[in-house]
Amino acid sequence: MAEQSDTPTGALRQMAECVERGKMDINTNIPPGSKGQPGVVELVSAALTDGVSAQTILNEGLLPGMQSIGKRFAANEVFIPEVLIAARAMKAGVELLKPAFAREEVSSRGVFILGTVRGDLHDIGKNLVAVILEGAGWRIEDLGVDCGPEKFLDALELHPDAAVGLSALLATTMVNMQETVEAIRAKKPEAVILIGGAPVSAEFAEQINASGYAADPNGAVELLDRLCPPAA
Ligand code: B1M
Repeated sequence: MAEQSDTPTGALRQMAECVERGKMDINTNIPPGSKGQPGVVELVSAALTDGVSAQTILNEGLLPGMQSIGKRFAANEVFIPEVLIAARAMKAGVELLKPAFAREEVSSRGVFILGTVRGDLHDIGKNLVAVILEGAGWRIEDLGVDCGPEKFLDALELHPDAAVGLSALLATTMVNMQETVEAIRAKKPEAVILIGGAPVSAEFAEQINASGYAADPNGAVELLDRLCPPAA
């Protein structure tokens, strides 16, 4: 792994490489022999200090690394342990971006209940949605992963005016998303329910009677602006 690059583009490329390899920080010895060299934590911190925006770091540094490991996972070139250490490095980077996204907050928009549906343990995308929505002024009730309908219903009982977000990354858990939307609609027909995640789509949202689909966190912000307009 190379010394820290001094151009923003080089640093972002290096960040992506560190995510892909699971090189979380200077003390991580992954790949072997890389201890003492900067990892995601040092590169993200340096980029923020240099004035690179959190959105650029996310889109051009962290996400490409995750996409790259995803492609290699699909091609059976790497396996779950490698994906997990990449996910850990990605999370460490996102954690550092949280304050930068939160600084842009303007006003409180209400509560957004968010969870990954039953049977699904993927949470990186969901966590990004939480960070960006928090930055847009929403208070996030993060239910975590593997959430059955009852968990969403309990949260809605505590926060009756909240909007709800469901994430799913597996084709096999889309059906659990449908089950959750049905359970929420049975109790609260008017609830605002957003869905997102790689296998789902606007058509699927319509099919299961969700209020809408967002492809990414910024799409979720825009959709919520439309469905729950800020008070004038
Ligand atoms: Co898994 N996995 N995984 N995995 N994994 C995928 C999803 C897969 C596409 C890989 C592949 O085969 N190509 C595949 C699913 C195939 C399918 O069903 N179509 C897959 C599989 C098969 C599995 C297992 C079954 C593998 C196994 O055990 N044999 C297993 C299932 C475990 C389970 O959930 N029960 C499994 C396990 C894992 C790990 C635990 C190793 C790890 C998850 C770690 C974690 O999340 N803490 C993992 C990972 C990391 C991936 C890949 C490589 C990356 C996913 C990711 O984090 N992407 C993924 C391959 C890929 O996506 N290329 C893969 C980065 C993230 C920022 O993007 O999550 O898409 P994403 O989120 C985006 C949008 O989708 C959107 O915004 C985010 C930011 O842009 N979004 C929303 C997400 N939720 C939203 C909600 C919204 C709005 C937008 O509103 C509410």
